[in-house]
This record gives sequence, structure tokens and C-alpha cells, in this order.
Amino acid sequence: MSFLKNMTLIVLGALTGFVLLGGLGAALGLEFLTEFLTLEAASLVALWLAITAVITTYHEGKRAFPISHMVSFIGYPRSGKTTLITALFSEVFAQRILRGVNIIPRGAETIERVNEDIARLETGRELAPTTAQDLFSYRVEMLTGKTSLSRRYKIEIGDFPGEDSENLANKDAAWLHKTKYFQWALNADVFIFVIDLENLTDLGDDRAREYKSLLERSFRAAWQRIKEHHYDGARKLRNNPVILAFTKADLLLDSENSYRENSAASAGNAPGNYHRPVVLDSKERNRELSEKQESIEAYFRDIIQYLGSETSRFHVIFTSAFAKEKPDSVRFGIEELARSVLPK
Ligand SMILES: Nc1nc2c(ncn2[C@@H]2O[C@H](COP(=O)(O)OP(=O)(O)O)[C@@H](O)[C@H]2O)c(=O)[nH]1
Ligand SMILES: [Mg+2]
Repeated sequence: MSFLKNMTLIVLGALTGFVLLGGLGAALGLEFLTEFLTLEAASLVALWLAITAVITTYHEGKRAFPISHMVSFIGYPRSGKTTLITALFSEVFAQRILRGVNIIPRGAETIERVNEDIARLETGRELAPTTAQDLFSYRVEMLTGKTSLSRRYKIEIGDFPGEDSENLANKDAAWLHKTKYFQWALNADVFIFVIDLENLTDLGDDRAREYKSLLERSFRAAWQRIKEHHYDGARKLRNNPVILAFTKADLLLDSENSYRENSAASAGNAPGNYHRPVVLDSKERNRELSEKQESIEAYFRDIIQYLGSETSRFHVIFTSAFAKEKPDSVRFGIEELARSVLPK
């Protein structure tokens, strides 16, 4: 606001100056001054000042009024959503990703939750359950760049609540859509559909087939609901990032050379050991993982093609909170996730 006041003062000051100079010129009989200061010249200068004011106000405004950016994680209970969000924050705060971008948690709730969960993740304890509320959203502010082109974003990351241990089989595809969280998610800018690889370690068994069928039905219906919500065309969903995030990629490596403590057979749903993550620095492990990724993508071809045809910013990302590419590198897939979900 003070900026607007300043610009108004400058424009008024310049115009007054013109009038005074013109008057002075006339009084002193300096014709060249009065002629030069014609109405045309005055309006040209006023126009130039107005344009500068508009441009500067626009840039100032971008900094002063943060741009809202809502990110919504959509997935069934126990699929690793809270862990994924926590891993994302942990990597950002450790400056292993997005260096130079300033991310500041906002509000006691977010600060407590994030720090408590990062500590739990790093010591291999279960994360605090998300049962208490109908909806939890992490609030952070993000500052990019340092020049006058810098921007301020108010980011909300919505975490789907509901941690009940109920069997997935009891959930119908519409279960997601009936929740209060989904009502919030309808207005998001970025949509992340989460698929738990724990159910997909053997693509031949019934569990995998049922899981796939449930997910495809419910994600397709979710997307259709989101589209229907924006039916008036107020928003162009084609430009919104949509991500299919596969979690727990470490569980795909259940071969001899995989780390047993994190493998499906021994750990099941127990918290993984962050201090002894699967390290993907060998050729064999990398090859094994990319082969598995390919077959998973082929398995989900229908939903991948559907979502891929709906937006120009579709990504399939494999992630793991307990795997890294090198011993001290960023957790698996988290950098790609950060790049696709945060504003550019
Ligand atoms: N092996 C493995 N387990 C994970 C990973 N991410 C989460 N989990 C486990 O999956 C369970 C559910 O995770 P949580 O984040 O609470 O799921 P949410 O209900 O979707 O929020 C927990 O026991 C986690 O320790 C992962 O990357 N690898
Ligand atoms: Mg959770």
C-alpha cells in the first residue's frame, strides 16, 4: 500500500513540476520552455510514469501478496503419504534439494508436526497417526530468487487423514470421495495419487490385482470428480501437475542383495530403518529396480494413459523414504517429486 502512495506522490509531483515550470516559463517570457512543455509532452511523461508504476506495483505485489499453491496427496491409509511428505521436508531442510529456495514452515501445528515426524523418521519410529482431524494441511511459505522478480508462495500440502487399520478390501472406490479431505482436494493446484508398492511385490497374485483394480477405479473417479468440480472452465486443469507416486520402492528389491530389514518379507508394514537405507549404488540393483519399475508401469498402463492424456504435466515417480542412490544422497525419487509439486 505504501508503495502505491509513493507512486501517486511521484506522479502528482511530476505533474505539479510541469505546471510550475510552464508557469515560470510564461512569466519569464521564455517561449521555448512553454512550447516544449506542451500538453502532449506532459501526457507522454504522465503515461510513462503510469506504466512504470503499474509494472513496479505488479512486481511488488507479487512479493507482498503470496501466491496460493495447494498440493494434495490422495491415497489410501498406510500407503506412505505422511512419510513421503516428511521425507520431502527432511531433504529440503537438509538442503540436499532445492538449494537457494527458502522454505519456511508456518504456524505451530506445522512446525511441531514436521519436526516431530522428521525426528521419528530418522530414528526409525512410526510417524504420529493422522487420525485426530478430518484434514491436516502443512503450511509453508516459499521464497524464490532474490531480485525484484522474486516470488512469495503460500503453500498448503494436504495430507489425507484416516489411518485406521481397516482392511483395504472394506473400502469401496467411492470411500475417498466422500471424505471431507477430498472436498478440500477439489480445489488443489497439484494432485498426487499415491500407490503403495507393498501391495505389488508380486504382480501375479490376487492381492496385487485387487489393489490395482480398486486404485484404478477410485483414482479415475476422483479425477472425474475434480474435473466436474471445475466444469465451468474457471480453471484449466490441463496445466495442473498430476503425479502418480509409487511409494516404498525399496520393497521392490527383495532379491539376495537387498537389505532384509527393509524388505517386504521381513518388515511388512513396520517402520523402515532410515539409518540403513537400501543404497542403489550397484549396477545390479539399479538394473533390478528399473526392470521392476518398467513392469509396474506396464501393469498400470491404463491409468497412466488416462491421467497422461488429461494434463500436459503428468509424471510417474517412484519414491522411497528408505532408499538412496548413494550413501549420503537424497532419498529415492524425492528430488523429482519436489520439482514436480512445488511452484516453478
Ligand atoms: N519400506 C518402506 N516403508 C515405508 C515407506 N514409507 C512409509 N513406509 C511405512 O508404511 C507405513 C505407513 O506409512 P504412513 O506414512 O503413515 O502412511 P499414510 O497412512 O499413507 O500416511 C509405515 O509403517 C511406514 O513406516 C518406504 O518408503 N519404504
Ligand atoms: Mg498419514
